[in-house]
Amino acid sequence: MKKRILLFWPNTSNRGRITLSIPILGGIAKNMGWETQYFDTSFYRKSDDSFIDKEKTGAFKPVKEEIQLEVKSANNIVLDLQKIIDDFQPDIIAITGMTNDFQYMMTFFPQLNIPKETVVVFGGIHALHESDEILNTGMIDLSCFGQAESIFPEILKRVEHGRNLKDIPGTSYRSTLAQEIHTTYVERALSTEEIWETEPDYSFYDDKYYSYPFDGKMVNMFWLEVGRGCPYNCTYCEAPQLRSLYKGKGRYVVTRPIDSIFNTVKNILKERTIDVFNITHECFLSQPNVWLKEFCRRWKKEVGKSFLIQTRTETITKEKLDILQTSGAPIIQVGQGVESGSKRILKFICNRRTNIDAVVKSYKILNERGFRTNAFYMIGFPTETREEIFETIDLCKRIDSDIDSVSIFQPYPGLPLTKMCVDKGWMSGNEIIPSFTEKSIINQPSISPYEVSNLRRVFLLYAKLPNQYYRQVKICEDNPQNTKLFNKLIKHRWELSK
Ligand code: B12
Ligand code: SF4
Repeated sequence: MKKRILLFWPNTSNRGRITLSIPILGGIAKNMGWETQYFDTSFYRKSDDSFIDKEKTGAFKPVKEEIQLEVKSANNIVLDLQKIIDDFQPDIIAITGMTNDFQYMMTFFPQLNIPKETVVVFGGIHALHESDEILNTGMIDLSCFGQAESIFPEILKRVEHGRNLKDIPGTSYRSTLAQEIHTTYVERALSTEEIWETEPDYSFYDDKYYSYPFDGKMVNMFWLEVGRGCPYNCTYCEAPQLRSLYKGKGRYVVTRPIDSIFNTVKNILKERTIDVFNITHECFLSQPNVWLKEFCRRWKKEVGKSFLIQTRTETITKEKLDILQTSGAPIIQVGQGVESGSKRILKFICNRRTNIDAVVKSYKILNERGFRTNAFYMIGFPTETREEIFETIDLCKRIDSDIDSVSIFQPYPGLPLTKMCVDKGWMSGNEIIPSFTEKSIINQPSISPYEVSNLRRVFLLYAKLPNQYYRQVKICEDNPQNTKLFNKLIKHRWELSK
């Protein structure tokens, strides 16, 4: 009889999304002859909804004809998941998650009745630093911090043959008898061919998972993985932590083979209409020009749709932009993590040697050449002051990007900035990490969490409205309950936008 696996993602948002690891896990399981089912918490009501928040705070243009997706009560999660477990009787429950996902999952997972013989495994970025926390819940047998492409086939083989799960490289295992945790470190980084050998399986997803707001409309969006890893060392990001896991064990920063990329694109376009591809690569334009030329040549010939990329200022050159424009894509959106307008914050807190004038110039060039632009900012960094946040607001004014995303810095496990906050006594390290739209949990002398939340809410009003609105925006900043004036100013922000 076929073995059965239930894949599970405790999504913290009210909107469906294809998290990249699930199709990877599904593809591997399917290839190995396992019967698969998938469950996620996307369409169950949660208080946090970053999309609604982004519309409210003027980051996303309001979508007029947004389809209201049916969202069930959160009370149904346990009932629905328990029913799947009872009916499907999985041999394995495989969960993927970031820190927020894991913390959210623990609000309902303990209420489930999972048969003793079902193996429960958790993998993803949260496992990188918090395997002990994961295993100490007593509900999870294996915490996977390495790459699924090497770990997952081994887990499936062992469960199939009734062998124990100890000693799989890239995992921590809790022995049921001794209650001890054994960690086995990764042995080597996989080659690009090994990573993308198995075609991801997207069959779990219906239309709801593709529908996204984009430029005031709902479009069908597909997240396309094109590379993994980043060579930089920003102190608020997990990318350097992931890279250091593989130090001396091979290349972790890799680009997906072009044939594999276009194979996935071809398969998805056979199945459904996609309007916009969201390319997942931490720094897309860092690819050599030869690679970019070939990518754009094939994009024009085989796809021709709009796409979004993320890149760093240093990589934005005239030559690379010329190449991008050979792709035939109607809209190319270029996003950059600008983060802060303060030289001190960038250099001494974020470990970024950014030249702010070069960032401004890069947006000017992108805007002049007809690229759609996106800028990511963060506030509430450790030691940051109100004046420094205003330097970021001023930078946002100068940059004049088409879309801007403003996040509150969150101290995720294992980051150098989190260690700094714990060492200074500004947090304990055991807090529940809120969403990046919600609030700061750093109790630091330079700025209060309350002021950070208020500044985030009105950040784009300060940045996008002319200076004569300063007093009205300040009223909104100081009075979160004054939604009438706030909504009026947000509306006006869009009336004035390009
Ligand atoms: C692309 C991306 C996004 C995209 C996601 C696109 C998509 N369709 O999934 C978007 C922009 C939507 C996004 C949103 C957010 N993101 Co993000 N994102 C990333 C990024 C750059 C890459 C993630 C990725 O997909 N990698 C490729 C996949 C395949 O890798 P993976 O998920 O890690 O899975 C691999 C392994 O972990 C393992 N694995 C994973 N699960 C499992 C399960 C099992 C059983 C096994 C065996 C193995 C396994 O195998 C996989 C393949 O090798 C990372 C940075 C990074 N380098 O990881 C940040 C990152 C994951 N994001 C982060 C955060 C915080 C967020 C947000 C919460 C808020 C934000 N923007 O700051 C929101 C979440 C919103 C929500 N509720 O969903 C943090 C997470 C930190 C943490 N400790 O939790 C990261 C690490 C960036 C950072 N700040 O350092 N993100
Ligand atoms: S450049 Fe981006 S992905 Fe790379 S370390 Fe910095 S924030 Fe992370």
